[in-house]
Amino acid sequence: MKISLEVANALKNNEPVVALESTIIAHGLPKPDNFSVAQEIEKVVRDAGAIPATIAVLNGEICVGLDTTQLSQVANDASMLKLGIRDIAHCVSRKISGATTVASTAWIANLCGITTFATGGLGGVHKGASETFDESGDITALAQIPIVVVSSGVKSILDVAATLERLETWHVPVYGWQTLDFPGFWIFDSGFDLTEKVTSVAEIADIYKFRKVNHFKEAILIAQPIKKEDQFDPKLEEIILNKGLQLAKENSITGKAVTPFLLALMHEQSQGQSLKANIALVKNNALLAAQIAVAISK
Ligand code: PSU
Ligand code: MN
Repeated sequence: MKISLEVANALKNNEPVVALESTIIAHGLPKPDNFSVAQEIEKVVRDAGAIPATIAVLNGEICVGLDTTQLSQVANDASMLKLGIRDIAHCVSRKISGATTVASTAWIANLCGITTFATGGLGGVHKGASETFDESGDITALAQIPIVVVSSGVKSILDVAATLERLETWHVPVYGWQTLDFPGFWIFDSGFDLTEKVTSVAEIADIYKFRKVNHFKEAILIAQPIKKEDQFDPKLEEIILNKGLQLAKENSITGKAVTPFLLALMHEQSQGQSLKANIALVKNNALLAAQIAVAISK
């Protein structure tokens, strides 16, 4: 594993570090915005007093903390694979490159001792999963990796209710950030409610430390809604989503290709509306994650 000097030093000195995933850059956001967004997210973390650690596998090496050239490779190299946890080893052994999902980013970050991780939306149970069995590996990963994950819930391309049920089954605590409304990614309220919320980063740090001392192995999910004024029009989202689900079926798009396909269609057909919302929520999550990392490191 290649941990950047800056990240390694911060970890050694117990200074706050925030892990960032690379699939959102390589497969979730369109070029050329993806590169500038990746840089902006890192800047948000830095400005809040933490060190950003974007994670990816580059030319067969697991990299934690990327320089500008490496970040540009993630954003622009069309051959970047999408790596779940099961894909890491063969990507390394073949000396090729891939972007890490929530699951594999959390896995690698935890190995390095990083406590906090920011992303946009989690993977979850897909609509129609009772027939396809398509449930993101993010769920079972979060059931065995003790890291704090800040996200804006899950996209409405997923079955939100089923995803919340699975998180409960796997003992993964989900806290709304200052609200019990579970966010719907680029929509500020998914329509589903949580049972617990947290109101300060100090409270999150307390919960994290209690769980660590007592060897709880699950992640802690913090669900932060997008600001209402930044949200994507729910009606337009539904129209494009229905079109996308139909198209995916007709073109036999399955497995890990589904999420990138639906996201790309959404960005393309909403004239940039979904993209704007996506960027706003990711930056907001990076900020909260940095504040949490600072609180935990105290
Ligand atoms: N949320 C986004 N953009 C993304 C993803 C989530 O806003 O690109 C990615 C994350 O990396 C997540 C993955 O872990 O999609 C889930 O994919 P799947 O459903 O194939 O497990
Ligand atoms: Mn899937």
